[in-house]
Amino acid sequence: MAARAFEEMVGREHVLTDPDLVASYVVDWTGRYRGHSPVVVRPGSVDEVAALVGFCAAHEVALTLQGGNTGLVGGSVPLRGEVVLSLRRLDAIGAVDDGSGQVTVGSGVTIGQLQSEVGRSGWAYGVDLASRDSASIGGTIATNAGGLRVLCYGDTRAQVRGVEAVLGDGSVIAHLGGLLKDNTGYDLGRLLCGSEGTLGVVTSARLALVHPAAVRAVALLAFDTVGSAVRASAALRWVHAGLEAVELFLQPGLELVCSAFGLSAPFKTVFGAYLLVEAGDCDDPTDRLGEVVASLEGVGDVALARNAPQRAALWRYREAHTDAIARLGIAHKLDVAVPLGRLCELVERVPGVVTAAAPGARTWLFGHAADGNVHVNITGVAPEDESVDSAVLDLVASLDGSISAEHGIGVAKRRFLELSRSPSEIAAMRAVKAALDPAGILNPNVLL
Ligand code: 2HG
Ligand code: ZN
Repeated sequence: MAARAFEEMVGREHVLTDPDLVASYVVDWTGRYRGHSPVVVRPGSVDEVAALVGFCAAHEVALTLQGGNTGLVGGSVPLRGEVVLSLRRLDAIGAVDDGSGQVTVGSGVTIGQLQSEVGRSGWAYGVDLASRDSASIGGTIATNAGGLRVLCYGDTRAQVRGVEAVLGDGSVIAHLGGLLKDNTGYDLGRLLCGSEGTLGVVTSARLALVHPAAVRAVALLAFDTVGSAVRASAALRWVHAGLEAVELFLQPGLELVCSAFGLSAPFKTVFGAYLLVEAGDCDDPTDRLGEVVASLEGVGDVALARNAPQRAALWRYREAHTDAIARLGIAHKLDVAVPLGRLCELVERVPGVVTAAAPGARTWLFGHAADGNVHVNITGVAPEDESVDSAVLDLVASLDGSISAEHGIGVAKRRFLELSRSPSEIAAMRAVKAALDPAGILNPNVLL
């Protein structure tokens, strides 16, 4: 019985078989994906992970890898009774190397824990997300998470200087030296970024840190039309140095957030679209941001934060979208990207496409405007009905977009992968998978 063998490897208290304890590990954050599992194993070191994976490869026991379980595409759910491999106990944070601006962290550390730990010595981690207090470093590497500051610092792959990971046969690859130049063949660490747990189990990572801006300015800009908001988001990129975020949301989402959390509306008038803009600098960038905003076309009103509580209040209108939508029931979450020149067309056409596929559905659109990335959330459709997903993703493909900008493919978009990847690319991915996970035990329901 595998559970007995696991107990010998990681200790009895770290092997969960009680259904009440297992329950929270078999359903995803959205509630759209629910599976089942006989056992959750919680190793505490890379050696324990290696022993576990080696055992599972030898006995053909499939594993579902799980970090903070905050993914939105069902990638960490044991849909076919897989053993859950929880990495949350790998939570060590090394000392910051001030010379290189790097740190080595265990994959179970949350983004929030890392931010507060490195913040003590004046550093920050470039990836930030609304789910920062649950999302883990390992999970965000596996999904190559983007988040709120991709515009400024890039995605997770851009922060990774090396990883330690256990491959599908139980062997360990470790490249955590953090050399600033290191051209010695395949970059295995970055290959694991976005591999969604299908190639290896990330146990630690060497991450680049950033110097956070000394002073920040946040403004909420209101526009009559999506078109003017999108044009302004493109213009902002080029006219404002130090821009960290340009986030889009629309009037229905703002109203939903305000009513869900009892917030007052930011403006007296109702507008069509909003941009939340944040800039950082060594001197107060508020006046400069105000000047730049004044030069933009189509701005109907502006709320400029003057202090930290006001900044947080403006951010809340954007960050609370996910929680507000979750209160309406299980949403279909389609995280897509298109070329910036087609963003307006996407935002304008999606609601019609959704209504045509599912007449009773509601569409909620928000996202990272400067990255061409929109989160299409759809409520009022049965979780298992994929017709609306199919209609929206077809539209995205027709606009030369990607069916996953930052959340990954998971199980939710697996059958749509060929909309974004060619047969040769998928064949190459399968070849890599077969080489690194020959028994096919790592996240078998995900991606391919
Ligand atoms: C965000 O940008 C996250 O807030 C979640 O990526 C998006 O809930 C979503 O669809
Ligand atoms: Zn996002």
